[in-house]
Amino acid sequence: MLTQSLLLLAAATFPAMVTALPAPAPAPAPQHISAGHWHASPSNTWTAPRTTHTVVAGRGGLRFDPDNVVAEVGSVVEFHFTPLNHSVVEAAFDAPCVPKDAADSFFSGFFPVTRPTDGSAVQSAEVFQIEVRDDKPVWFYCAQNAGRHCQSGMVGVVNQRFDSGKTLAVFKGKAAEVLGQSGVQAQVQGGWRGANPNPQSGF
Ligand SMILES: [Cu+2]
Repeated sequence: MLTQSLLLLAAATFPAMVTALPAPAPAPAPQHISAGHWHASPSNTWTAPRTTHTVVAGRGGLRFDPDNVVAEVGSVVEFHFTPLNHSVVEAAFDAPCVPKDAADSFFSGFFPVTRPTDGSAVQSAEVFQIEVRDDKPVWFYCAQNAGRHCQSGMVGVVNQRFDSGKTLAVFKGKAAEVLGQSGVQAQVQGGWRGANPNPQSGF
């Protein structure tokens, strides 16, 4: 309603401007895990729709698909979760399978999903979204210890930089050398977890 009111108000005040703009992006979903990323303010009412990059956790084995994400600043990476029980956690490049030591690093929580007996593809009714805030690489892993997902290669990156030597292949190799268990943050943080707005995306 607020958006509609603003539209009407703006249409009355600046009719030419309104027709020239793209449709406003859908309002962010109401459950805000992190206060830092999803401000609903008049200043972002008029921005173009965000690009959403879908990553499916657990499709094709213990991996993220894709695990090498290229995403522009300001876009959204949206994680979808297949059976049985995956998660996504932000890590530092030098320490896979360990939560990045930062208050705003992300942790999705776990997404238990029952595997259908008929073999059909299913995913969690919820997703986890992160915003790409800058062009620095973002490293992540699945913290499921039953099956040692991170250590088995269930890791990924947003915007790796090949010229740095810090590549996904190197990160995956470091993860395979982790002897201990994977860690999690104390709570879901650093992104938004909620009802899947794109049920068909990636499937
Ligand atoms: Cu997993």
